[in-house]
Amino acid sequence: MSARLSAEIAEAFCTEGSVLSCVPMGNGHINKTFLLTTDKARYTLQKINDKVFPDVEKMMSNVVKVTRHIAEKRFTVSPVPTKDGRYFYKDKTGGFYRLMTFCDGKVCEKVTSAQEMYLVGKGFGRFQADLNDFSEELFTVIENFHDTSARLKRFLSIYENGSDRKEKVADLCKEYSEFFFLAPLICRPLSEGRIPERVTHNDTKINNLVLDEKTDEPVCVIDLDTVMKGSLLYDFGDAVRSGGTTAAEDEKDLEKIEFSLSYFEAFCQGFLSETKDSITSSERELLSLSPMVMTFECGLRFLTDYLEGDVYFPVSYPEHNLVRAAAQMALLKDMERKKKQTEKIINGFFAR
Ligand code: GN1
Ligand code: MG
Repeated sequence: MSARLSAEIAEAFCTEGSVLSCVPMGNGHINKTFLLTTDKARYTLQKINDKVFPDVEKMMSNVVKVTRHIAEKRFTVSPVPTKDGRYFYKDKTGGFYRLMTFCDGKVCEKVTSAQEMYLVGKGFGRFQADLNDFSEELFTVIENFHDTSARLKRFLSIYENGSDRKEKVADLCKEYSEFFFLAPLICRPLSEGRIPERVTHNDTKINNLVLDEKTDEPVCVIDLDTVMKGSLLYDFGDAVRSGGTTAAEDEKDLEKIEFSLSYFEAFCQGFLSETKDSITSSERELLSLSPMVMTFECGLRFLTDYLEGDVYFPVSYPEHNLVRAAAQMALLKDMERKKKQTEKIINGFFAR
């Protein structure tokens, strides 16, 4: 980011000190993230993708409410206001920015041990537990974000309406079609009130948790843009999707993609130590399937985006979204193979 723009942004927000540097940071797909350093403090600056988040004001209102609630219990990053009392800044070209306080620590792109996965579970479980008594309203920042049935409907309509990439995906689409039954498993009982609506993060990728550099203890959940009402199963399932394998989300060698039961067990131990008592029996019944639903949904989103010509997820090469969709399918198939063991692990925790 240019020195002129970072100075303009720092001037707009209630920052301390004068800007020393502003450098790119992180690996998010949607927003552009920078580390803004002044002579007095460090901040996380994000350029918001306003195609994905059309109402930045509503998004930030959710972030403010949720971080205020968490701050009453423990450390959290929080939004820095602008000098005119908002939580975002619009530059002259129409770009939206928000500034958050910085959290020191390490962010894992890959989980490298069961112990680490335990801590990831604890971090996201604690987030869920901290918000269990949250009673304010939240805006729906992205409609039907984890409505897997709506995602499937959209995929089918794009597939049926034709795409010049359709031939390349025929085999993979066939594999996906075998898992279409997963689509309504969470969203239907949620809409029918059979599982509770809670405050959820909705993007519990392992790189959205900061761990203490020395002790590895979870310090803070970050990237709160998609915080809204949803199912705990989204957060549980998506964290297992992203951390339950040592393979990258865009691993090309499908042989390397394996669902790790020891990571799964460790994650459950951490997550359930924080949430077990508040989980309802209807949620519990779906816990072991939720990683499959979320892996299916994420893979289907990559596949849809490939068919649409890469309009949502940024790509580094033309087949990138196809590679991601194939990688999620490989993970999903291994989860399916290990379904019985997964169920047994969950049952074991609830029998204790
Ligand atoms: C996106 O921006 P990032 O990388 O945290 C996406 C998630 C996907 C994830 C897959 C708003 O998250 O839903 O699970 O990519 N976020 C949005 O890597 O679409
Ligand atoms: Mg995100």
